[in-house]
Amino acid sequence: IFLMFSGLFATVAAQDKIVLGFSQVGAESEWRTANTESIKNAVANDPRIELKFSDAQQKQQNQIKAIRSFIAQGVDVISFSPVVQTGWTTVLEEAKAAGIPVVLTDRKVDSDESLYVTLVGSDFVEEGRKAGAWLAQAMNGQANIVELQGTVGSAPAIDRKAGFEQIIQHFPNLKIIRTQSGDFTRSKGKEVMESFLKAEGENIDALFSHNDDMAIGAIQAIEEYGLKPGEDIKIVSIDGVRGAFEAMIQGKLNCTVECNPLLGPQLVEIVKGVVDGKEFPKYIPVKENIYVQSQAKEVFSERKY
Ligand code: GZL
Repeated sequence: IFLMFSGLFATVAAQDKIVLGFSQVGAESEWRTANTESIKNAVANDPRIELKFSDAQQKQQNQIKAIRSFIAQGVDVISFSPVVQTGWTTVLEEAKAAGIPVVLTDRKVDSDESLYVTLVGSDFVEEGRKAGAWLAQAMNGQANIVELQGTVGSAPAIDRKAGFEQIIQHFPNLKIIRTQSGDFTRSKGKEVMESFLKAEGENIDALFSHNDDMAIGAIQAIEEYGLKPGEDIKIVSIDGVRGAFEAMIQGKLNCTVECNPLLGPQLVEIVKGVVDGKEFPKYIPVKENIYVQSQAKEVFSERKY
């Protein structure tokens, strides 16, 4: 009887196993590495799910290759954070034709929503609005602003810019005088900020950075130029990573809008739900806050990423 039941259990367990193929953007920022860690930890803590993980090094063709490989391997569910918004319809149609459900995390795609089950991620327009509102009040509606944009064509870069401009358009004396992509990395953020300083120097009153990593790079550039980041140039950025809290505690960053990377547990529940035939809304938002310098010390110890 024991052998019979153990065989039965093994069969059920085998049927129950879920193979998840995940294609990650890359490892370009503290946010991204925290996001990867959250997903890997959540899967490791769930006996039902086996993870096949791929890092695309911020190249769309690598993500498409990984998704095609997951289809060829016949995984049960495919999930990915799309590095840019466009160019996914063909490969998503291939996944649909193969009968493999797709769950988007973090960033949206332009493809028809019938090609994926749901997107779990942040509202980037709202993040941009929060950054714009904070800067408008911090600068009393008057500032020459330089902007470090995220990866060209990515949902966070497009939407954070849109949200920020929705707010500052109401303040005629809040002007974006320079804007360029720093591709979400510290090194590129520093390089672009150096070019802004060369062109505009003391004419710059504030920096809006689409993520903390580029802001941290810009802080280095501002100091090397001989100005005080957080004082001579006020800085608002997005993510809420450890480096941002350290910079706020040092008085070099003024505000960070939280963008929660800890999507792993939600993703695991969605993946199991999809396999078990549950219905999902097309968009599942994650909850997030905004933090300023005065809160940095007290909040820092509670931060999870
Ligand atoms: C936002 C995420 C962005 C982060 C960056 O959800 O897509 O990508 O803001 C990361 O730090 O590189």
